[in-house]
Amino acid sequence: MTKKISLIGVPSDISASDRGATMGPEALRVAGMATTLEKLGYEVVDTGNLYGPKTPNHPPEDGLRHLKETVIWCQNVQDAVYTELMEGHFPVMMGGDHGMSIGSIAAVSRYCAQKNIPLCVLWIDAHADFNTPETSPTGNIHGMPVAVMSGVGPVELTGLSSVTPMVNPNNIYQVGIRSVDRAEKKLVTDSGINVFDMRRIDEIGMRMTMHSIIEQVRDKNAHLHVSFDVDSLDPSIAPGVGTKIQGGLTYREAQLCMEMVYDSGIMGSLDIAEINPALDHKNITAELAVDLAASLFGNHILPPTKGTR
Ligand code: 6HN
Ligand code: MN
Ligand code: MN
Ligand code: MN
Repeated sequence: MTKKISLIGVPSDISASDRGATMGPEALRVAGMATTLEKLGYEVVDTGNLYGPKTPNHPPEDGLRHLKETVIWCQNVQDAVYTELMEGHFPVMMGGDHGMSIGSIAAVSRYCAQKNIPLCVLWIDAHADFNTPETSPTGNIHGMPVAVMSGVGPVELTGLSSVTPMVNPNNIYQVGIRSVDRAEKKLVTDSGINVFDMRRIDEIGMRMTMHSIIEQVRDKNAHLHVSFDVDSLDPSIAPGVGTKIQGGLTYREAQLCMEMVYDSGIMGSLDIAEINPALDHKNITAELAVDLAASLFGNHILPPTKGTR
């Protein structure tokens, strides 16, 4: 992993129901994102915030809210992320609602095509985010990025990258899932994405879950893009999110997940999405996200002991 990290603020709530994720990047800064990573030995540059249209709060049109504005945001994200990747920097997108990942994954898909390496995505989320305008109960585009990157959805979004689909659905791994809308279920099952939902994690544990995912990504010699939706965490420890679903990842499950990703050495880019300070208490959700980001970047309790892991 490169030692140069570029923080990119994406202050947008354009594709969510609740207003407030616009404040997510600043909450992560206040929680010490840059200094935490610097202490782990990285060279960190905070590139500041991207700009995009204000949230108009319109109702959905043809099953989509704020499509035009979301496209502009995602284009801006794509440009910024692609530039950082091509400079050899590790981009960390500080969201912002999860719609921004359409832009970041568009960029990573182009980068991987350019370097001729496969792309895998680890999607850590309470939600499958596989809705389409036809299946979505809300029209909110943050419920659609996994469908979009798999090539399913409005062409304004699926066509944002020159690579289509942006990711082969077989290369998408979901962890933490416990809320899938009725009509979304069939799409998820038919798509071929790999879903480790909460029941499966209960049954086999986080260790086996991550072991299985990491082995597969390693076999594919892929770039791993990690998209961390903070609502994957249990709302009792991460209340600052718009779409809270009970039964989420515990602190220790999430931390082990992050530690194993770091040990694998395969992560190449990261989104931290859905922090909504308007719904948080004393910034604890952003502080938790920074703590888990530290684990993702190597903040071990002790270095792994040879032969025991
Ligand atoms: N997120 N499945 C719901 C919808 O409106 O499509 C919730 C989506 C939440 C999206 O948290 O990134
Ligand atoms: Mn440089
Ligand atoms: Mn999400
Ligand atoms: Mn979610």
